[in-house]
Amino acid sequence: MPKEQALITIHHLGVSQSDRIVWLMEELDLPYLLKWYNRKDGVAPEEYLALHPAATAPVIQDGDRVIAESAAICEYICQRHAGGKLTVGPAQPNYPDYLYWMHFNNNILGLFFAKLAMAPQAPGAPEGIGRVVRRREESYYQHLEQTLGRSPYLAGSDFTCADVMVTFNLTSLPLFGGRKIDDLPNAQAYVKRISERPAYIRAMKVAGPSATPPNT
Ligand SMILES: N[C@@H](CCC(=O)N[C@@H](CS)C(=O)NCC(=O)O)C(=O)O
Repeated sequence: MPKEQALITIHHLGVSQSDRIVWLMEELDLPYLLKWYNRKDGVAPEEYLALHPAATAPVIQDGDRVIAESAAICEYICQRHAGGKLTVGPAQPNYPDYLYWMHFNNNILGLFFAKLAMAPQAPGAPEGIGRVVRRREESYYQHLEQTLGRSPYLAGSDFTCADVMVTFNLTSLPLFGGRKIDDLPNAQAYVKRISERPAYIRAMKVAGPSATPPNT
């Protein structure tokens, strides 16, 4: 993408949730500049941490505003630069579904980090918490599975930002030890449906977990 046409700079951390924002920009057909940062010893490098006080990926820059947090970024881009496309407004009947699935990512991530902290190598990992984490994780994934048995996308019949938010958890989180979806046929069919989207294919090619930084 020529720099002079770029609307937004996406600070992309390799193999991270920032691939969502690349995918969103491809879905919206908006120009962006992709700045790639490699992890050092598995974590974000100093230059990345300095971008925003939250020090998490994704981070975007739009003019003089630097914004973090995937769901906030998705809403921001769709509302400010795409006339609300791929979002669901408060007056629409599926607005509660949309909101719920937009925030689902943080539920899953919270449990994912709890699982990491309780891994056998984590000293003093409390057993009782393990049961709670497993129970909650199972409920979330069964909820996802049931929802996808009723509609092709999470907020209903149309693809929305909620799908952009949730897909990472199904495709990339298992690479780090997150729950797999092999036993969830509706979720598997959903991932297949998503992975056939031209914008998703384009985004994963440049910023997905198997992508390599440009010029390497
Ligand atoms: N809730 C945040 C989570 C962001 C997050 O945890 N990002 C990970 C990458 S997948 C990160 O910044 N990791 C780098 C590190 O911790 O050093 C969001 O959706 O933006």
